[in-house]
Amino acid sequence: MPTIMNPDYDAVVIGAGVTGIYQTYLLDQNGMSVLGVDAAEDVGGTWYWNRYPGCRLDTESYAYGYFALKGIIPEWRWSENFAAQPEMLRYVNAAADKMNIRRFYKFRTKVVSAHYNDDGNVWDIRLDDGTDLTCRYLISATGPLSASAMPDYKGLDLFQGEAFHSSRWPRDADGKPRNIDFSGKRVGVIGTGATGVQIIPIVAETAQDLFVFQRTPNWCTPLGNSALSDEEMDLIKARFPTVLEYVKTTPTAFPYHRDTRKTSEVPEPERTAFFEALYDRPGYGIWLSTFRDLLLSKESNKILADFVAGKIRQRVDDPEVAEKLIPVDHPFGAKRVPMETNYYETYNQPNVHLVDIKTTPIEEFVAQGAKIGGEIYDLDVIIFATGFDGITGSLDRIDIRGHDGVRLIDAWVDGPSTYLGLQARGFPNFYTLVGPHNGSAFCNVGVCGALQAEWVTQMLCYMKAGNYSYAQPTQAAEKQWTDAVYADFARTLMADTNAWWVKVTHKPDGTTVRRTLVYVGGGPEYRKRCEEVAYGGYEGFELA
Ligand code: N01
Repeated sequence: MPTIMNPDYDAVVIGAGVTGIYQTYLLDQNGMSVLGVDAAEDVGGTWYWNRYPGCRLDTESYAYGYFALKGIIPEWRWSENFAAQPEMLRYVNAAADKMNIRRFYKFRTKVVSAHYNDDGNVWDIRLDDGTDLTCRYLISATGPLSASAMPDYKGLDLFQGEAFHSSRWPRDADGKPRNIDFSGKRVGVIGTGATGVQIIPIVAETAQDLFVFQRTPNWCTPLGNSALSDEEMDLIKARFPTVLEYVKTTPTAFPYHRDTRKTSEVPEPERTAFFEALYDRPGYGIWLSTFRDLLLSKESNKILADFVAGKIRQRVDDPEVAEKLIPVDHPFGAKRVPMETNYYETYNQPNVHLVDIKTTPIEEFVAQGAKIGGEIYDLDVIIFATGFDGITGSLDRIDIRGHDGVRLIDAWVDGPSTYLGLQARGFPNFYTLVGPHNGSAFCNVGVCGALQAEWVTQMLCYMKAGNYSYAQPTQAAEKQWTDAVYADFARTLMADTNAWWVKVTHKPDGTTVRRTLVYVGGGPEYRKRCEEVAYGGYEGFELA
């Protein structure tokens, strides 16, 4: 057992998104000293950074809003079924005000390094403003999608227009996101994931020309957003506690359970009628309420994929364009299904041009635009909707070292190894909220991140009561958890698809390692396991 040093703080929480601010609040409520750190100017996390036009929730607002459901801001009212980013940021701010959370945070600050100090059983933290401090518990709430992935294209620095990543939308001098007037402009969007699919229809409304540079199409389905009337909101508020209890029963904490039947058990035309109803229903239903074998059987998956492909063909006038928009490389739902509003109809506009950069990749950027197949596409603005270095990306950008100076990035070179997705052996007292292999990352983060913060708080209170100050997983517990996470994932159709939750590493010996970053066992099973561990006196952890 190491010598105990008195740290500056009981805990440092990295991140002021929905999970981080709640964790900070809970620690303070339980008598622990805590410092929060965030690179942004204020709270909000993903809702602070992502300010592109069209950015909105594609989870039902009321089901995402844990602070409202939990009674922290019971007065909160949503204006739309799927709230837009400005409303989401107001929601996080309202919760932050209620919890009086900003007093614990250092904003505009990054954690540069976090080294476990073997002698003192503390974490030595260095911030980018030069501050050094110590804490007992290091808690990352960095979000699964916060490390922007900006491709390193040749010549991009020569481009004379504006080019930026979707999560770093240009700001005016007052810090507000710039309302870019696209009229008369030639705009390029690179990336057709959930972000690109939200941006493209909005930019297409005013741009002179919009070039969508598509590498891989996604399976997209209608969001079906609508305003919430006062009467509807009153009814939702009346059942806030029920909503929270209900979403906790579903695999992903979205308000959807899978249909209990297998696809083959349902004859035509009942099957198609079911798909039609799901397609027309707002939200994720077609992905999350469809037959239970969607992600387990290729044959079953193809039946739904063919149905959705048929919808794309109906909605896009030009058959050649429609075919380019239909995925051929991955099963339906094996990647996150982007929820769209008029996405496919956008390609019927004369000012919108779909450019296939899979067959003819972007060669380079030049002063006027992008060079593809020897042709220059003149552009004024390029929006990189190229996604994120998922889940571990934000941790990789911090120099995190555990026992004996071992770097986390090296310990996880072949993929994460954790217990409950919350701790890694060799990195004592370091908790990764919504981190790799935990049940909150492949989940409605608004709810699952909060439930996890509550669990971690309980563990830290247990340690305090028992005079423990050191926790790390046993080797056996970590191995069992990690093996199970990998085996569960391998059984699904997601295993061969490169979504943001799969880490692909090309090794120097020419081999490629593909590892899931998420636990796919479902929220209820995950939380049951966590409760069993807690009930068993935090079995699987070495406490000292
Ligand atoms: O990122 P993505 P995203 N050259 O990784 C392409 C959440 N989210 O920001 O598939 C050209 O899905 C890449 O192509 P490919 C949600 O969980 C939520 O869109 O790699 N293209 C792909 O098309 C979502 O899943 C909301 O071939 C390049 C795209 O960029 C997650 O965020 C809204 C490229 C990236 O798609 C990520 O979504 C938005 C390159 N060098 C997002 N590199 C809500 O509604 C990448 N691409 C709450």
